[in-house]
Amino acid sequence: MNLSRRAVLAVSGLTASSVATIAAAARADTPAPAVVVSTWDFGAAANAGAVKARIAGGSGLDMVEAGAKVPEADPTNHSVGYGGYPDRDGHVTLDSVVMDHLGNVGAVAALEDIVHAVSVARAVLEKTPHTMLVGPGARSFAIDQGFELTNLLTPEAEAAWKDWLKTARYAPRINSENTDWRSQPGGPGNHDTIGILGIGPDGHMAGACTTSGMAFKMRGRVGDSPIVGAGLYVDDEVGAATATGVGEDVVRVCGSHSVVEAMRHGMSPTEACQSVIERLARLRGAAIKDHQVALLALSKDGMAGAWALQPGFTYAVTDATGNTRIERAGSLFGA
Ligand code: SD4
Repeated sequence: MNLSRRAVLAVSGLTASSVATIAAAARADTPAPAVVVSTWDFGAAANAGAVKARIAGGSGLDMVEAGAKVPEADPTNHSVGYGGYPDRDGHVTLDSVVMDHLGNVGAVAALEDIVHAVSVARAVLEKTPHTMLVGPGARSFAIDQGFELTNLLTPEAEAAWKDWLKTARYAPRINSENTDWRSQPGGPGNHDTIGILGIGPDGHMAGACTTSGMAFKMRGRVGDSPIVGAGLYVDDEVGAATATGVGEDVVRVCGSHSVVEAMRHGMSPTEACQSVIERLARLRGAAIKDHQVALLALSKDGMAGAWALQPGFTYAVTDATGNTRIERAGSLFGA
C-alpha cells in the first residue's frame, strides 16, 4: 500500500477490504471502455455485428468490416450501400475506406453495382499494391474478386430521385442521415452513412467508413468518406476518428486526421473533435452555417467522444460485452 492510500484509510476509518468493495461498486457505475463506436443511431446494429466478430476471435479490421456491412445491406438506409440515394443522373455510387493499425489502407470511390463496398475496400488493402481504386476500375476489380453485381437503386430510392428531379435543387439537409421519410431526427427508425472504429481483442485499432455519399450529388462526385485523413484515420498509438456530414467541409480540414493529431497532443476525444469543428467554423464562417459536419473519435484506451456543427448528431458506443449506449454529441451551433 502506498503512503497516500494509507493516509486516506486513516482519515476515513475504512479498512482495506471496504475500500475494495467501494471501488468495485464505483467500477460498476462507470461505463466500461468502448471496443467499438459508430456514427448515428443505426450504429447500434453495426456495433452488434462488430462485437459478434470480435467474440468470434476477429481482428479490429474484421470487426469494422462486419459492422459496416450491416447498414450496407439495409435497403431502408438511404445513405449507405443498397438502397442509397443516387446521384442526380440516377446512379448509386459508393465510397468506402478501411484502415488498420499498421497504416494499411484500402479504399474505393464511385463504385457501382456492388453492395459491400467496404469489403471491396478491404480487398484493395489486402490484394493490391494500391490504396484506392475508383469508378469502372474499382467495379472490374470487384468482379475479378468474385463480388456479385446488384442493382443498388431500390424502387423507393428511385421514387425519391424522381421526386427530387421535379425541382433538381441540390441542397444538403442537416442531419438527413438521421431522418428517413417516416421518422424524426434521433428516432429509432433512423439510418445513415457509417463511420465505425474498433479495438480488436489484441488491442489493435481499425476503422471503416462507407457511404453512398450526398443524395443527388453530381455524377463523379466523391466526398470525404473514402479519403484517408478526411473520412477516417487510425493511429494505433493514439486513437482513431471518423466523420459524417458534408464531405466537402470535412476534406477542407482533413477532419479525421486533425482529430487524431489533437488527441496525440493530449486532448480527450471530445475536446479533439470540438477543436476541429471550431477550426472549420473559423475557416469557413457563414459558408457552413447551414451545414452539418460531425466528428467521432475513439482513444486507444477505449474513451469515445464526438462534436458537431449542428445539434442532432448521435453515435453508438459499445463495450466488449456488447452493451450499447446511444450518445448525443455537443455542437457549435444552438442546442
Ligand atoms: C459525403 N460525408 O459523401 C458523406 C456523406 C455523409 O452522412 O456522411 N452523410 O460527403
